[in-house]
Amino acid sequence: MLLENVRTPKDIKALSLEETADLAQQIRDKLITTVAERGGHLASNLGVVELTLALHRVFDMPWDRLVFDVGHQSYVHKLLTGRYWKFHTLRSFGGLSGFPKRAESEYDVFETGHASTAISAALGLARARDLLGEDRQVVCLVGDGALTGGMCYEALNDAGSSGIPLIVILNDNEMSIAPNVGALSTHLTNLRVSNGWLSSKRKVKTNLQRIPGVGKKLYRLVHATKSWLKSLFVQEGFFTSLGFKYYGPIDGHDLKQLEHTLRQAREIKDGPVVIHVLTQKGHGYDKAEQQPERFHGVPPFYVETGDARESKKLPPFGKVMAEELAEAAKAEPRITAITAAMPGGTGLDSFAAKFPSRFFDVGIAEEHAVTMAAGLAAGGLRPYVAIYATFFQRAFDQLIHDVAMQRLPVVFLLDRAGLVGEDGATHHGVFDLAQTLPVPGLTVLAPRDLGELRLMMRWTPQAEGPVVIRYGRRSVDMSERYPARSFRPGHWEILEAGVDCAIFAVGSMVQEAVTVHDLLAAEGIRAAVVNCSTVKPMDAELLRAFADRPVFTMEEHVLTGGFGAEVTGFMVEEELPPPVISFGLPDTFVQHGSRGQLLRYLGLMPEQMVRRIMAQMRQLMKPETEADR
Ligand SMILES: Cc1ncc(C[n+]2csc(CCOP(=O)(O)OP(=O)(O)O)c2C)c(N)n1
Repeated sequence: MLLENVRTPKDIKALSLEETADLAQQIRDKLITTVAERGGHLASNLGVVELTLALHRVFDMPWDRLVFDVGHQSYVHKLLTGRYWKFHTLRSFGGLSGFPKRAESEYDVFETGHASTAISAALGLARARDLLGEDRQVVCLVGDGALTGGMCYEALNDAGSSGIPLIVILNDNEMSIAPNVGALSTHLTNLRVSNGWLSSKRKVKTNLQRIPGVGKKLYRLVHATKSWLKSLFVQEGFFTSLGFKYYGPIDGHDLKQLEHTLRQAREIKDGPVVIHVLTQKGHGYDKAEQQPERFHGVPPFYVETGDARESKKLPPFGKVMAEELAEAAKAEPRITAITAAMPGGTGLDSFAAKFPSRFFDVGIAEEHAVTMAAGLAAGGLRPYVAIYATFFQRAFDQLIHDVAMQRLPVVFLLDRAGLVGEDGATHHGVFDLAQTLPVPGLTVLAPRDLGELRLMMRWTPQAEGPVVIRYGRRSVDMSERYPARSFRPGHWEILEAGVDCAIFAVGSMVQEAVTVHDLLAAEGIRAAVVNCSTVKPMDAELLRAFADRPVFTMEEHVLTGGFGAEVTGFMVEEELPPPVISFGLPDTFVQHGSRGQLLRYLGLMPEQMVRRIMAQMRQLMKPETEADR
């Protein structure tokens, strides 16, 4: 098989176009079978098979540099750059990452996961090249979805005036995860229409020339008006007015056309170039072509049917959030909802269906989403912004400057808080408490389960200032043992009232804390378990009341600036003993793997925490025993 023998991109350079087309088919088969097994980003990768092949055939990677935007579409690149034999480990603990990783390969020039960074990074690489006097090409691959992110415009603005050679490939499949949005997307559609015009122009030429006598004259007349017609149909001015040369739009599944255009662009030495490539998301797998949004990122599935291999028992937090929001919106007409290009992932698609005029998809533009929400609130509405915790990192300043300082009643719904699993380091939502806890006037909540989220959502319409609610990727329902009965912000919930020690746990770790409680009980240690559902403001009274016994804290978040650090600060201030152990994430980037594998790696599985707690408890009891002797 061809693909098995591709060790470096050099191996594909001498292939004929037919052989390359065969290779493309083998790549598609490998993508489909591997993602069906491991889960991952399928549709985007199927769309860039020919484009990635063409890039590696025309350029000399890794000397020439290829930067991916988001990086979820780098699987084909991985297969062509010596990682075929490891490809079955994709997204598994210790295996290949689903995103570019510098430690994985010299072909992965720049790490990504969050959108809209590629043009900036590529411009930096191009400037480094020029200052170091090197003769490399720098190419970046950016999706039309990523192009809705503001950083792209900062980079285009800078690059366009720089006159620096740089190739930006715009991979236009008309989709972000969901159908793409915004004015630029409309502009790209216009350019696409021009492609239709170009092919119909060819037809016009042939047909006119066939008319005996007048055909040629007529064609010349049409030809003379070409530039006028083109300016009517082809409004390529956006990129050219920014100082880029514009090529396209070209068919992203036509290897010959792709290679021809890339070779042309390679020769341009006097400034940056945009190549507008049209691709189809999911190309070559009917299920993904029909449902590109579902196959953007998929859990393991059956290839024949496209059905998921495992059905989820519980609804995701986002779905429950959106149900409650829609319910509240019936009674409160000022409620509005905002997503940054994630209507499906956040659950807001169901709200959008019910209240289309009160729902805004602003594109991959988290900063804008937050400030726009601040504007809505200042204008008298009650906006809810649903965002993944990791992408909310982008909007730190907007949260402080535009929302919190003005005490505007914006509710932030931070999904995927904690370890997200297979997407890895770029996607774990483990910095949001450090981002929100220092902000004056914010209320920060973390439900222990779906039932508690419902109660929190029902409280939010009355909130007077900004509120953040963080919840994880994994659904939790603790209602059988601890039905969620009431929620009062600032008041914690005692789930177990043991007297030997106290565990204060946040959100996703409450369930683990209960397991720890049970394991300790089997060892004769009676632990209190407190659900710290309001992380800010803390329940000071309850903390003081439980400070008479050894305290342990648990959170799925970095320890620096997190909940444990807050509790420690409080105890020190009050001259009470600080937590004996704060369980959480160490000062390192956690890589990919299942949540269970990652928790074990970090020593956060219940039995591992129990061992450490028991060792501490023995230590704490020791001096007393010695003194007694
Ligand atoms: C800052 C940020 N917000 C949201 C996301 C989630 N996300 C991942 S891929 C994607 C859509 C990207 O669309 P596009 O760039 O067109 O690439 P395609 O998948 O269509 O190839 C989104 C919204 C992200 N990665 N980064």
